[in-house]
Amino acid sequence: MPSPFTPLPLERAGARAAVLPYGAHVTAWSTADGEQLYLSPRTAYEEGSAIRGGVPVVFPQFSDRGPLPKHGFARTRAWDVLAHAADAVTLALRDDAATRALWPHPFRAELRVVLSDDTLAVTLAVENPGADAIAFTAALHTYLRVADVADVAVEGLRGVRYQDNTARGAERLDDADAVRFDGEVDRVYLDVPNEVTVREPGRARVVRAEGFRDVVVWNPGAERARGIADLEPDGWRRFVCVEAGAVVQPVTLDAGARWTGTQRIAVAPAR
Ligand code: TA6
Repeated sequence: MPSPFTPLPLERAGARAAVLPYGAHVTAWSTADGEQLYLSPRTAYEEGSAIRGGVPVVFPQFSDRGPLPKHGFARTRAWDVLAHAADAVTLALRDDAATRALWPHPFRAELRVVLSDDTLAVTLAVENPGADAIAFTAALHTYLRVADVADVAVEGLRGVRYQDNTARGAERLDDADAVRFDGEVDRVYLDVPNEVTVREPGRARVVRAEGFRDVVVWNPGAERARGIADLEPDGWRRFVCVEAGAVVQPVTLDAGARWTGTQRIAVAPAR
C-alpha cells in the first residue's frame, strides 16, 4: 500500500498542484504567478495529525460546534483514490468502524480537484447510503498564501452578517469596504451572495462557491499563533484562510440523497 502522504501530482499548462490521499488534502497549487497556497513547513505528516495549510477538508463537523474532534475526521483519514488524470483527481471516504465510533452514520464522501490554467476547483460531494437522514457541517479550509497579511484586503463581504468567533459568536453586520487584518480575525459570514476577492499589492485571487452558503475568514494574528505549534514563527503573516462552508445551517440529507459544494479559486489580474 503506498503511503497516504505520497502526493498525487496534477499539471495543466503552466499550473501544478499536489493532493495527498491523507485527508484528500490539496497541499500545493501554483500558477504562472507562483505558489498560491500556504503550507506550514512544521506540518507533522503523521496519522492522526492534521496538515497545517493547503486545503483541509472539514467534515462532518465544522470547528468545535459539536461533539466530534475539531473540524471532524475527514482531514485525518486516508482517502481512497478513485481516479487520477493529468489535471484532475477524485478521492473517496466511506464510513467504517472508526468513523462510526465517532459519528454513527453511513456516508460516502468524494473530493474532486480539477486544475485549469488559472483556476483550482475543489468539489466535496456527500451521499447518504443509509435509511435515515443525516446532517453535517463542512468546509474547504483554504489557506491562501499572501506576502504579508497586514497588506491584505478581503473584498465582497460588505453588507453581509457574520458570527464573530473572537467575541463568542456575536452576530454583526459587516459595513467595512474590506476585511483587514491587524489582530485575530475569525468570522463565519452567513449566506454570502457574492464572490470574495483576496487582494494584496500586485496580486488578487477570486473565490467563488456553489452549494456552500457561508464563507469563513480566518487569520490567528500574532498572539493566538503563538499557541499553534505546527506554525513557523511569523507563519501567520503568510496566509489568509477563506473557506467555503456549510457551517451555520447544517446540510441534511434524506436516505439516498446527495449534496455537492464547490470552491473555485481563480488568479485574477491585480489592480
Ligand atoms: O476556520 C476557522 C477555525 O475554525 C478557527 O477558529 C481556527 O481554530 C482554525 O479553524 C484552525 O483550526 P485547526 O484545528 O486547524 O487549528
